[in-house]
Amino acid sequence: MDIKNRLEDTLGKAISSATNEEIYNALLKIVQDMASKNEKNDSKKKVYYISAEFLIGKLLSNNMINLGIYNEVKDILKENGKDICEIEEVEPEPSLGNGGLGRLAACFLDSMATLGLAGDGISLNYHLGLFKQVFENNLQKETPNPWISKNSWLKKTDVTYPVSFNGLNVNARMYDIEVTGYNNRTNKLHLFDIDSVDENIVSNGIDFDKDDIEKNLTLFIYPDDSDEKGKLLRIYQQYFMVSSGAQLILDECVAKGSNLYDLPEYAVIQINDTHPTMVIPELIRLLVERGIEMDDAIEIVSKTCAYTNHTILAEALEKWPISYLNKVVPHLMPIIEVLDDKVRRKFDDESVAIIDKNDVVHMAHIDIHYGFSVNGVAALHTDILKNSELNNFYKIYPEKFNNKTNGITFRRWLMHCNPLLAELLDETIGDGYRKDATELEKLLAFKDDEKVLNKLIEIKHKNKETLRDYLKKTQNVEIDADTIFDIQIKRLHEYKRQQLNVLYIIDKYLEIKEGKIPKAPITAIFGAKAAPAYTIAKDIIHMILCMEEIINNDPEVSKYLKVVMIENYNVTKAEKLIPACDISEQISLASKEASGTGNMKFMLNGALTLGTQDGANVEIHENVGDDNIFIFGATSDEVIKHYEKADYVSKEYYENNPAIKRAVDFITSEKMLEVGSKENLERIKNELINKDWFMTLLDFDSYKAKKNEAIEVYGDRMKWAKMTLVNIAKAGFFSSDRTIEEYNKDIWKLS
Ligand code: 26Q
Repeated sequence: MDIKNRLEDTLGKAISSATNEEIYNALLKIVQDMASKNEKNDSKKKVYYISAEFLIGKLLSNNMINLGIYNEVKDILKENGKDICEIEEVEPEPSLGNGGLGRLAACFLDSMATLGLAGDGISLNYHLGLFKQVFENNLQKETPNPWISKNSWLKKTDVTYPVSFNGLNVNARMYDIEVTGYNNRTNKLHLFDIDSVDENIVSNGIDFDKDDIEKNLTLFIYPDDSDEKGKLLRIYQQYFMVSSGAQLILDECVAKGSNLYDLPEYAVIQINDTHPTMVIPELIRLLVERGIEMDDAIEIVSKTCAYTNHTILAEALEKWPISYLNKVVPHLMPIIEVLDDKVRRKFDDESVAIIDKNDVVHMAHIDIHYGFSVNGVAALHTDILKNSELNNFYKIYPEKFNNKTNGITFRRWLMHCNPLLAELLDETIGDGYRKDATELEKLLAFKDDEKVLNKLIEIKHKNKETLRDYLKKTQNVEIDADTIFDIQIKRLHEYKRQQLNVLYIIDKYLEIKEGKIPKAPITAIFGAKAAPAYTIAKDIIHMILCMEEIINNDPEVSKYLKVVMIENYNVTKAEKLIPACDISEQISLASKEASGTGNMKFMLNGALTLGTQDGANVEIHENVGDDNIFIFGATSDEVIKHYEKADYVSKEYYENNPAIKRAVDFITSEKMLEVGSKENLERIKNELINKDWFMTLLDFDSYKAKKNEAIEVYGDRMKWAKMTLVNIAKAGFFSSDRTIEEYNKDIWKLS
């Protein structure tokens, strides 16, 4: 039956007389049906990608693209007076993640299925996801973010596993979401949950009883862990995820014929950062329970698990006090002690121990000793791991360390979010790039083709108009598509330095007030959520919102400069923002951003990077060359030296640089205090003057100069268009298909 008949059949009425909800539900059913037909159980070995986050975004359009029915459905809907974009709006976005790490996991699932690899995801079914962000009085407030509805992509299964905590036994139930590949197989994302979870215990924003594990276990991702109860809940969640996951893995392998001694021939477990690290002692425990000697079990597991590191920030490397683990998972402690004991017998080096002198368990150390691969997520990041952060481990296990530069799926981040550009590419270089991203380089032949360059300018302008209309509709802000769209969208963190961007905006505002008009009008757009307990991050949001209020209400300034903070930034909003961007802000303190993946999405969509030599910016720079990127700031070597010598004193920059002083002082000026809160603004100002751990003031001058240069170049429309063309052409390397091919060749080795 063709799609049109199927749709009418499922609807039970004419398409033209159905509501958007009805059409969405019908398409969901049809897509699920088609997707499940591509499920395969054909390969001996499978990758299990286990991750606390899977930021999958909306799935309808993505799945329709992958199944090859998107255009047909779009046309059928149009013929019947329906708009596919409105149908898309019906779908809630699952918020099963926070940022880059979770979105990467989602891109990887897409690429594994697209490359025909057997690779499933394992995570939790968080009912309320990450919080939903709302702005009130220029402050971030958190509310629950429910996404599970009667008609959703989640399929409840009959598969259950018992999970035992200290004195509490629960039954994990598996839910599945199908993961379609582009013209290829369907894999699965397994999300574990317990039936007793109760959303009604949440009140007053996102507060809930942290003791009631049976009701709260899978309510939120990253529940506030600023107190002990919060930390214990995180351990409950992590253990629940890995215990159910480990039982599933063993079951599937045994069903395929494994005798468990040969487990590594059937399964490879990719541990996404340290959140799932307890899968190692848990698997050992389960193997011992099934009659395998402890030493053998340790060896089997060590050949099955591989670890990906996503950060070098010390505070993000997870460590759990033994006393906490004993409260939740006492049965794992004897195993962790054996693992520590073995390490201590072999290596006389306290820094590589698993349990330190203060009785704290270092999760990453378990992964490195008892996994067979350790990878960083960009070349610079892996170098820093090898040469400094994890140098003591690198010296022991040089063969385990490898780099896998991150990537993004071009299905979502080009074909779906920027159909106009995809169409131009089809017309110009053919559609081979859709399967082989390196074919984008063919575009270089059109570098001097004015017709193509003008088309690029036209497409960008259309995308900016679309974003303008969307922001008018959703946030009631008015922006002008004939300004430069300068965008910084990512988690709010001091190392990412949204505050540097704000200082530039303050400086520009004050310059305009003095009559110094920028070379081109600018719209500065931010999107970011701050962790609820991260005070300074919330202060930075406050500062952005205050600037937005001041500038946008000042007719003298808003002709030249506007500020927009996107409320509740998420994948869906990223899909609208990225194609409309001119300047991509990637301004982390060099050495701190492991990779970044937003930087790649912007590049692919023809934005130019304004960035530090950090993370994958370094590789973007290498690919496009000096002339097609705006690089500024201290290098990672310089930054690392500053930390070693402890010789960076922000106050000196504040006192000796008048532009910096003027901008920083403005934070607590009368104007700001008219719209903002004294406590928040004083705290952030103080932080910048007296601490500034991420060296914002150090890079202020070079940032300002480089950004002004970018704004000047923008005036030469042909030059700018040429630069964007080179960026698009060189983006092929950053396809997650390339990344996954490398994971498979070097680590997973699936046939
Ligand atoms: C740790 C301890 C306690 C509570 C929470 C956490 C925690 C939670 C989330 C630590 C880290 C994360 C998330 C990290 C993350 O998103 N990292 C990003 O990963 C991307 C994919 O590799 C990179 O591109 C980014 O550079 C990196 O910041």
